[in-house]
Amino acid sequence: MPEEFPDGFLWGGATSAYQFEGERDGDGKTRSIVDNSINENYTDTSVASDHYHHWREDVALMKELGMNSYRFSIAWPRIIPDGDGAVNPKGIKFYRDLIGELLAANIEPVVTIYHFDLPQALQDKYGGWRSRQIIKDFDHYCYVLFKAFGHQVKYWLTINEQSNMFALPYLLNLSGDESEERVKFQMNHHMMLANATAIKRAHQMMPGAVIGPAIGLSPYYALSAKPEDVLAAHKATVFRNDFFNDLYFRGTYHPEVLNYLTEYDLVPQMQPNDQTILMDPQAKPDYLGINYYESKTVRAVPTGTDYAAPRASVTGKEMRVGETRPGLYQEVENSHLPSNAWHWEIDPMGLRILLHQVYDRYQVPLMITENGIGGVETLTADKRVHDDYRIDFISDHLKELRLAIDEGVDVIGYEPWSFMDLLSTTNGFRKRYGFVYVNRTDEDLLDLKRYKKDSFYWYQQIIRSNGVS
Ligand code: BGP
Repeated sequence: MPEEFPDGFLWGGATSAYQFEGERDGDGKTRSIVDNSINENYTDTSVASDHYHHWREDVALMKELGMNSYRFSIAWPRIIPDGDGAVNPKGIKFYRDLIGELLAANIEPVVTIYHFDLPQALQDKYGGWRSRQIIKDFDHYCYVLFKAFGHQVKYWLTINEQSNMFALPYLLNLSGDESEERVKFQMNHHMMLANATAIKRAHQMMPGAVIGPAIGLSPYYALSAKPEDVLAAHKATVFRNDFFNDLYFRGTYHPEVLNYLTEYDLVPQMQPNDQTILMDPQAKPDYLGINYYESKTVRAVPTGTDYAAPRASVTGKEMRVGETRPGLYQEVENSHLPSNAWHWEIDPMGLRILLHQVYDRYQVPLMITENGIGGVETLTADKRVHDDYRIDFISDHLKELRLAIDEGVDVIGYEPWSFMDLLSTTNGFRKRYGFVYVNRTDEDLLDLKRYKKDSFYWYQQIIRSNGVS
C-alpha cells in the first residue's frame, strides 16, 4: 500500500451495547430480547466487557490507538426501559458522558441506534417487530436520541444487519422454524418502514446528520461456470443483498423477490401509504454501512427442495449450514478459500468485489462498519497476545479496500470489529475479535483488565500513516 487513504478518512473500531457494556440489569436498564435468549442458549450478557464501568479507560485506549472515529450502539432498554414509556436519565447520562469523552479526544462518534437489543417489554407487549406498533415506538426512541445527542453526533446508523437477523432467528425472538418464514418477511417490512421513518426524522431534526443503515453483505459466487450455478449466484445476490438495499435506496421491492414471495405466499401485509413512506426522498439514506466478513458460494437447487435456514457453527466442531432457498440457490463451501475455526471463509478480494457491486448499483458513500476475524486467544506469561493472524486478515482487507477506492468506489471509513474483545453473538469470549484483550473467560470474570495485543500496535501505525503500511 504505497499511498495514503483519502483525507479525512475515518479510522476506527466497532462494538455493540449488549456485547460490550455489561450492567445488564442496573441503573434503570431492563433486559433486551438478546439478553434473554443469549443467557439461555449461549452466553451471559450481564457483565460482558464491563465497558459501562471502564468507559473512560476504554476511550483513553482508543485515543492511544489513534482512532478518529468509533462505532458503538445505544441500548434502547437503557434509554427507554419499557420500550415506549419514560426516559431513563441514567441511560442518557451514560451516553452523554461517553460522547463527551470521545469528542474531547477528537474521536467522531458513529452511533448505531439498534443492534439487535429490542426491549423485552415490547416483545412481551405486542411481539416486537411482528407488530406495526413497533414503527411508532422506534420513531419515538429515535426522537429521544436525536434530541439528546443530535447536536454532538453527526454519523448515525439506523438498524444493524437487517439481513443477518434472518440468518440467526434468536435475534428476532424466533425459533428458526420454516413456518416462520412469512413472519420474517413481515418483520422485515416493519423494519424497512422503521428505518425510513428514522432517517426522515433525522433529516428533519438534524440538518447536518449523515444517516443510513448498516447491513451485513457478502458477494455471491457461482460454484461452477454452469449457467444454472451462475443464475443461482445472481438469485442469491438479489435475495441477500439487493432486496434489502433496493428497499433502502429505491423504496421498492425487487421484482424477482416479489415474484418469489407471491409464489410462496410470503408477501407481507402492506398499507396503502407504505410506498410513500419508503420512497420519500427525505427517507433516503445518506450512506450505507457494510459489515463484511466473508464471501459466499452457491449452486443451483431444484424447486422441490426443502427450505433450510442458515445455522452458525457454535463450537466450530460441527459444520455451518448454509441457506437453501428452493429453486434458487444453496450455499456451499468454497474449496479455494481458507476459513477460520468456525468455518467463516477468508476472502479479502471479496470485499473489493462487493464494494464494486454495491457502489455501481447505488452510487452512495460507503463505510465499512464491521470487518474482522475471531479466534481463540490467551495472554502469554508476559501479558502479550500474539495475534498475527488478525494483522494479516486486516492488512489483506485494507489492500483490497484501497484498490476499490483507487478504482472509484467512495469509501469514507473503516470500523473493524472489534475495537476491544467482547461477547461474540454465539461464542461468548471463546471467540475474540479485539485489538485489546479483556482478561476474562466465559466462566470466570477474572480482573477484566485490558491488554494491548500485537495488532493494537500494528493498527496504530496504520492509522498514524493514514493507511500506508
Ligand atoms: C455481526 C454482528 C456483530 C458481531 C459480528 C461477529 O454479524 O453485527 O454483532 O458479533 O457479526 O459475529 P460473531 O460474534 O457471531 O462471531
